[in-house]
This record gives sequence, C-alpha cells and structure tokens, in this order.
Amino acid sequence: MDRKFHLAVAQVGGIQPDEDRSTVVRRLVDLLDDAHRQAASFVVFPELTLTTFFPRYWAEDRDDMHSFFETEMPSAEVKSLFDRAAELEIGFYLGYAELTADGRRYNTSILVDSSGAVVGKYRKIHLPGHAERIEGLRAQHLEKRYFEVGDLGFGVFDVDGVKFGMCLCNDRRWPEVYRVLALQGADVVVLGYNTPTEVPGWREEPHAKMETHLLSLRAGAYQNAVWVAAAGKSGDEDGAHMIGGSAIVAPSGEVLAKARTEDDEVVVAEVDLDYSQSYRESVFNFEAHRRPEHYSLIVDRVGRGEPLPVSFD
Ligand code: CDV
Repeated sequence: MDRKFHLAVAQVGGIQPDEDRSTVVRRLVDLLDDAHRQAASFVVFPELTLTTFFPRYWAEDRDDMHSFFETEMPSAEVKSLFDRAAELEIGFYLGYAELTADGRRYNTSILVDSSGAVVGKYRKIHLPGHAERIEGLRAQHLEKRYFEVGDLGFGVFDVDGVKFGMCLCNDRRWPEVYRVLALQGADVVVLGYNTPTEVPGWREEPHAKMETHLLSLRAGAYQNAVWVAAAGKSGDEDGAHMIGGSAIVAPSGEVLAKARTEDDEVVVAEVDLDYSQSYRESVFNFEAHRRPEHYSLIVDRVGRGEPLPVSFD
C-alpha cells in the first residue's frame, strides 16, 4: 500500500441465529466488492463476524456453543471471501470465534494481506460481561463464559507495507491498548465490535452508547497519532439491538467517515500516513515528551487504590 490509500470499514447488519455461514459470507463478499468499487485496498469487518452475537445465549455446557466457533481459518465457507479478496488484491481484518486444536476458545481477529495470506492474529484481552447466567435478562453477555483471555498480547503486523495494530470491541475503551500498539509503530489500529444497546449492569442512555464508542476511537487516534477504523455488527439480532456507528478516525481525532445506517454498509476514507507525522513530531513526540518513569502505577496496580505518598517541602 502507498502512503495514501483508501481504507474501508464494512459494517454488517444483524445476523440471525438461523443464518448459515455461507449466507453471511456472501454478504461479506458483496461488501468487499462494494469497497473495491470505492477504491479501497483494505477492509475492516466486525468482531465475531460470521455468526449472530452468541454470547447473548446461555449454555450450561460450553461445548453446546461449538457450532459458533471456527476450527480452521479459512474454513470451507470463508474461503470464498479469501479468494475474492486476493483476486481484488484487497487486504482485510476479520473477527471470529476460534476453537483451537487443544480445545481453547478465543474471541479472535486476523489480518489478511492482499495475496490472501494470514499475516497477523489477535485474541481478545478485555472480555466484558459475566460467566454465569443472570436471571430475568432478555439477553445475557457471556463473553467471560465462552472465551479465555487472549494469550498473544497486542501485536503490530506489516500488511502490504503498512503497520496494522488490532484489537476487539471492548478493548477500544482502554487507553493502554492504543498506547501499546503506538509504541510498536502502528500506523492504523483496526477493530471490530458488537455493542448491544442493553448490557447487563451497564446503565447508559442510548445516545451515550454512541457517544462513548466514538469518544474512545477519537481519543485513541488523537493521543497516539494513529488512524483508527472500527466496524460494527449492527441493528437487530434475534430481538437484541446493537449500535451502528462504524467509523474511520484520523490522527487529529476527527471522524472522517461514519455509517449512516444500521445495515450492511461500506464506509471509505482516504488514509494519508504522512498526516500522522505532524502529530508524532510535535505534541505526541513520544521520545521527547513521554515520562514512563512516572507511569509505573499503570502496570503495578489493576484497580483503584489509595493515593501514593508524595513528599514535598
Ligand atoms: N462485544 C463487546 O466487547 N461489547 C462491549 C460491551 C458493550 C459489552 C463494548 O465495549 O462494546
């Protein structure tokens, strides 16, 4: 990819529980074609793109959820997406549920380059929700039940000459994620999400759900001088509503493009990697201005605690 290229986020409207992988993948290929028509050379798909957002369902036996997981990537059904992307010479990011050969379950994303090769993998670290059934809910949020905390850290990968960092959904709300990726030279941070309007124990007005989503992307982009692109699964899924707002944010923190609908929709913006440079050389010149010797509490302490003693004259 050149220093300037077109980046697309492919928002995916609701996927119903009875929608099979092949139908979903046909929708993804249509979105890819649309992105190609708009000159995109990289496309971001959502978190857990291939199925309905199944952590809303309770299963006593975790193995009963295995039909939502992939044991290989590309699977037979997803191969047509890989083939079409390689034919169009488009790279992409895809989120899916991963079941490993030794039986581990992760909420995973991959980076695929323009030749169709998988060049990066991430397993979600900030898993929201709960592990046990909460009675009386219309929808559970059982990510802590169905997934293990990712074991790959926050990696940065070269995709066709551009450095991409990845994360997934709830990760986007944590400033440490962007900083760890930016410290490894990420140019673009890509992520997929599923943000239900109703999350157990998380009281937030509907307008604030969209506001805090965009605020997180914008702060991450600006404070780290990176581009951020986020693709959501959106609209109604089996009676549960998820926010739209798939967006591309510049290092200035400005939203350059955002989905208008809650359906399948492609949003494209031109990325200029040189634009990040002015921020990297001034306000967020890390080498000149960061003071990590004063940040150790960030890794030493997980939760809120007492103020540290400060001696002064
Ligand atoms: N899939 C997610 O990680 N969703 C979370 C919340 C809403 C549970 C999010 O931060 O969007």
